[in-house]
Order: sequence, then structure tokens, then C-alpha cells
Amino acid sequence: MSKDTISMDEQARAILRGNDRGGYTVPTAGLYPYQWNWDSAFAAWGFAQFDLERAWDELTTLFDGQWPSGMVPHIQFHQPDPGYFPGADVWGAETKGPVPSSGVSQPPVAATFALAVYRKNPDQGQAALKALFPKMVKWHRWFMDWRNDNGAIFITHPWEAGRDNAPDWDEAMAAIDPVGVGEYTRRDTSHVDPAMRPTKADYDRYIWLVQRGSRLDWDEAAMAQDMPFKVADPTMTFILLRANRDLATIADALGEDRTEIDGWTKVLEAGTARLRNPETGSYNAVNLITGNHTGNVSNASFLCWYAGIESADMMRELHEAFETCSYPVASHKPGDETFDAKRYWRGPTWAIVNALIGYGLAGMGHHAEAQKLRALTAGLIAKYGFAEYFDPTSGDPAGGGTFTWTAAVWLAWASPNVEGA
Ligand code: 9WN
Repeated sequence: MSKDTISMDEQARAILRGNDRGGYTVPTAGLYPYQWNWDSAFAAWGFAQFDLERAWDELTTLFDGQWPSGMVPHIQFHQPDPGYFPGADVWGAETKGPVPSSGVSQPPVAATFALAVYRKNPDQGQAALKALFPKMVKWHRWFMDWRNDNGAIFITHPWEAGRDNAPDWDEAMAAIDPVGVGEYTRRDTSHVDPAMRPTKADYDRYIWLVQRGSRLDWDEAAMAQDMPFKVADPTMTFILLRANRDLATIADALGEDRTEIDGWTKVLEAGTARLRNPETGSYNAVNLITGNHTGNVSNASFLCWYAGIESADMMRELHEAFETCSYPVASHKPGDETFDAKRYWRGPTWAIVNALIGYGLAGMGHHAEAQKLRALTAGLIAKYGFAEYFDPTSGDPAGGGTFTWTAAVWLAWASPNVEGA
């Protein structure tokens, strides 16, 4: 164990402690001053490496914000903060759930990390897991009821996928005319170089979609009547499939019935085939309004193994990524005309997605590839710090710094001190 390694672990723990706001963790101070859904689940995974009680608190707080419909919002606005736009007032969902929140969800990694946290100490985690179980079931049922198109899980807003400006949404976004969106002031570009963030054209459409949801009082049935944006997403489909498998394992551990959950798993296993591009064999997003495969290979395309789906075509893509990219896996395939090495989800490498890909590869027995990706990601973080994301060609850190989920995946997966990752 080298001294440097110890100090990286210490830095990561200090980042989690520093971003702790009492029961929930912000992704990074300033740029993201609230509780984000999948960030919080990653934070729990990180905390579980040194403070199990704090890990359970994180997950409990996340589900305390669940709406009566079962939806767990992507942002919970615990404390007003003028440094972020759009805030609770723009979402107009203040009374929909127990905590002022956004009106869309995010990739459901929580059940998978709840299981990982539980496995650290089942006796200690039993009560917390038992309390969370019905809430997680209700959330997954909400996805199956409102985001399911024959087993392909779709998003209704780019923020729902957590890959905000990925080229996967370009066709669907271009079809939206953000008429009447009005004037607004972005806050993100005062924290981070605008070249690393989505464009104004993107933001106009993000806000237009929020205004529409607010007008319809975030009523899923009303919103489903005429959807302006509906894209089947590998992030959501693969992550929910994996989450259902883990939720069924949790049901077994608690002596609960898993029949309904197993039914969802079957539906999603069939649904993943719809994301497979018949020409290339890769997994792509599909615009459900036009029926078009986007043709894009994103980092979410590589989540097939995480979902328990084998793919020789994606393995070929992974080997190509190892050969052609200094710091894989790029969020959008380098060389593609829409690739942009620094702009958020249009090229940069995200340590959290690498962790999910690596976790999936190892689980499916692809140990050499899993270790390679883990070592590359560890080298990236060790050299360039706990950044939000990284330029996949140079490794340069981008976006926010002292980032919760990058620190969490260091502690739980990338650090050389993690055993059996
Ligand atoms: C909008 C917090 C979140 C992540 C998302 C990431 C980014 C928000 C934003 O930050 O999105 O939800 O304002 O840019 O894209 O995945 O959860 O880290």
C-alpha cells in the first residue's frame, strides 16, 4: 500500500464528508447544491466503505422524498439556493411530494447499491433495508407503469437519463420548438466553462419541457397523451433491469415475495433487444416518436453486462475503445462527427459510468477487461483528481471539482485498496 494511495483514499473520504449536508450529500458545492438521485446512491456506496450508518442515512433520505405515485425525483431541493437554475419554483412541483423537488426521475441505481451496502454487514443493515424495500418496489413499479414501451425504458426529459446533452437526444430535441420559453438566467455557466456545458439551444428545450410538465401538474397520464420527447434509453433500460435483479435478491434476503419483480425482469430482458441496432449489433437509444435508432455508441451502450446481457458486438466495441482512446470509456464515440471531448455527455469520460461498466464486466466473468478499465480509471483519477468528468483524449479534468460520485467510485471500486472489485 503506497503512501499516495492512502492519501487518495483520505481525500475521497474528505470529499464525501465535505459534501455531506446532514443526511444527504450534494454532488459538489456551488454547481449542484441539492440532493440528486443517482449521485446520492453512489454516495451511499462510497460511504459504505467507511461509515455504514451514514450510507443507510443517504438512501433513507433519498426515499423520504418519494412521491405518492412512487416516483423518486431527480432533485430534492432541501434548502433554497440561488446558485442553481432551474430551482423548485420553475419545476412547480413543490406540493407533489414530501420535499420540494423536480418532476422527473433518474437512473435507478439505488437498489443495486442498497444491496452492496447491505452485504457489508447484513445484521446492521437489516432494518434499514426492510424499510426501503417497499419504497424501491413502488419506484420500480412506477417505471414499469409510466416509462415502459414493451420492455424498453424511455425518458421524457434528457435530465431523466442523467446524460443531459448526449447526442442520443439530438434528433428528438431538434423536433421541439421551444416557443414561449421566455428569458431566464443560467447559473451553471457561472461555475463552469460554458464550453464544458450544454448549449443554449439545449437549455431552451430543457426548460420548455419543464414548463410543460408544470402546466400539466406533472400528471403522468396527462403528459403521456402527447409526448414531445420520448426516447428509449440504454441507461434506463440496462440500469432498471439490473436493479430488478438486485431487488429480487433483496426480496429473498428479507423473505419477501419476488414474483412481481421477476415479471419485470422478463419484460426488460425482452425489451433490451429493441435497443440492439440490427445493422451494427450495438446498443443504441431509439427515438420512439420516429422509431429511429440513433446509431450512437455511448458509454451507456456498454452497460449491457451490468444488466446481465452478453454481447460480442459490444465486446468488440470495448476492445476498440481500449485501443483507440487514452482514457475510455468516452460518453460518445471518438471520431463520430458529434464527438466533443470536453462538452459534458458528448465525449468526456465519467468515472461513475466506468464503475458500472466494470462492475458488470466482472459480474459476467470478463475479468481482464474489468481490471483494465478499473486500472485506467484509477490512473485517471489519481493523476487528474476527483473531477466531475474527464477529457477522454488528454485526461484533463472538466466540469465541477471535489465531486462526490467520483470520490465514491474511487473508494468503492477504483482504489487499489479495494479488495475483490
Ligand atoms: C441536471 C448532478 C447531476 C447528475 C447528472 C448530470 C448533471 C444536472 C445539471 O449533474 O445534471 O440534472 O444541472 O447539469 O448530467 O447526471 O446527476 O451531478
